[in-house]
Amino acid sequence: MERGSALLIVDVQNDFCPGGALGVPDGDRVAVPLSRAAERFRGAGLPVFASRDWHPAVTRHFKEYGGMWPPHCVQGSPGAAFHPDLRLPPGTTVISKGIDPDRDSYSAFEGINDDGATLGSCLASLGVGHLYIGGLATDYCVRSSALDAVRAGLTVTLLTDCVAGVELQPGDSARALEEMAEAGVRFATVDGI
Ligand code: VGL
Ligand code: ZN
Repeated sequence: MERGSALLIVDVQNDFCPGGALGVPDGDRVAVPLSRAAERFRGAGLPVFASRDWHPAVTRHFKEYGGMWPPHCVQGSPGAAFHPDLRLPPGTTVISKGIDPDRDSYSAFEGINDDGATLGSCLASLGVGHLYIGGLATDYCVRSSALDAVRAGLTVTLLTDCVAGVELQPGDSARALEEMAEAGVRFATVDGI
C-alpha cells in the first residue's frame, strides 16, 4: 500500500451472492475482508473504487436476448445493490459497467463514474500506479478487470482472500488465477498488504 496505490472492489452485489439471481458460492464472504481493506486504504488516504454490474433490462448479456446469463443486476433493482455487509468509506468512487446493451463489459475498465469518466481516466488523474483488486467473480469480472489493469500499465495485486468465482465449469477460477499470474498479477492477502 505504497503511495500511488488504490483499491478496486469488483461487483460485490446482492445478485452475485447466495440467494441472488447469479449467486456465486461464498460470494457474500468477500464483503467483510473487503470492507476492512477499504477502511485501511481510506485511513492511509488512498482512493477506493467499487464497481457494480449495472445492466438495462434488455441487453444481449442476458440469455433471453442471446447472451449467457440469467437477468441480474438490473439498474436500480435490489439485486443490483451492494451487499449489506460491504462498508464503503466516504469518498468511494462507484464505477458502473454493463450499461451498453450490446456488450458484456465484464471489465471495470469499461465502466464509468457518476460524471461519465472511465475508471482508467480516474486512476490516471489520481496518479495511481498500483491497483489492489478483490471481489466477484474471480473467473469473469475480476479476471477481466485485472488483465485490463495490467494492459493499462498498472502494477496489479489480487487479494486472494477477497475473491470468489462463478465456476460455470469446475476449475474456471483456478484457470483465471493462472492466467492472471502469467500476465504478471501479484497475489496477496488483506492482512499481508
Ligand atoms: C459478472 C457474469 C455476468 C461478474 C457479471 O461480475 O463477474 N459475471 N455479469
Ligand atoms: Zn453481468
